[in-house]
Amino acid sequence: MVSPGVTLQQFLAEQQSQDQREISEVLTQIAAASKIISHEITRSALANLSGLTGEVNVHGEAVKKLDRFTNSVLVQMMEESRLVGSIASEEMEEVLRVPGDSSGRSYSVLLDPLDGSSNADINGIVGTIFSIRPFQEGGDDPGSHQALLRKGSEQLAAEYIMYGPSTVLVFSAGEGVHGFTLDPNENEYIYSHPDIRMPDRGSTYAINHGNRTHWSSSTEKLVEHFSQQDESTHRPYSQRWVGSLTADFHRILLEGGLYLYPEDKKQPQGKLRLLYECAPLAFITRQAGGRASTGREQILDIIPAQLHQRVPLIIGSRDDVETAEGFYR
Ligand code: FBP
Repeated sequence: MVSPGVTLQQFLAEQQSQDQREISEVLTQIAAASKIISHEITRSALANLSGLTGEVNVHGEAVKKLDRFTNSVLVQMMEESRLVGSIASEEMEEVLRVPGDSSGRSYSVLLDPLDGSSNADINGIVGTIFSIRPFQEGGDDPGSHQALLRKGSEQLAAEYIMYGPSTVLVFSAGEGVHGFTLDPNENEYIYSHPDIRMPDRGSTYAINHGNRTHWSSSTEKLVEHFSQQDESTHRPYSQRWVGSLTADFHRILLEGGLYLYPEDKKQPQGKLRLLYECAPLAFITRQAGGRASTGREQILDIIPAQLHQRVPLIIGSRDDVETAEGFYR
């Protein structure tokens, strides 16, 4: 058991088992990229990193300068890793096959470089989400993503970085969930949140009430349930919405509760992307004792049909998510 206060490097050297040593190298590269991003985010208003690029991404969304910057830093760092064979990103239509000899390349990474980008220009919290999977050659087509269309339960590790008042890095490589806080004086991640367990029940729910007019009757009833007075189940719950999945998720990981982005009449598939938003957070959630589903199906059991597939997401405390699922059956 590693004690709080050690650096990420020391933690990875001591904690990770032999067969996780290579994943540790990838986690270290991600951490290095996130330090650059964290530094630039704090001065983005001064560094010409605010506002839009004028481009539109694969999802039809306007690309922010920070979207492009974070993607390019992370992709470059992953390309430089001798272990990563392919990279998929919310900001790239196709999978990027890392050029060169693929021998020794054990991993594919899938990422959302700037989660919560509507917060980017208002000094709000944003994040980066990573999924690490086994690398498999995708056939002759260099952009082929067939090899990545696999269940979330096949992930090897998942990680997110939250750029908030502190920059926090949380990961799981299948042996618990571990949190680190960036010490800006030393520019080192320090082990601050050992072996995180998500409470079985919380007292907050997170949903965008602005979508109410589009909600299904199941979602209406669910939100009504959590808003009702009932002392025996500690209701009503308080409502929270940061508008950044990473930030809302981080609160729930530490304090319990649930986050919902359900399907609705405007977005029948939901809004969030399965492979690089929902699946990695579901992996961390399961490791922490929580639960993640679409309402009908566990997120980690879904076999993706497309690289940028969207799914409804209900994620958080085990008992709260089970209660929510009851409204969709
Ligand atoms: P992006 O990856 O484009 O930022 O979208 C994801 C997200 O920002 C989540 O982080 C957040 O919870 C949600 O969308 C906010 O949605 P809304 O715009 O409905 O508040």
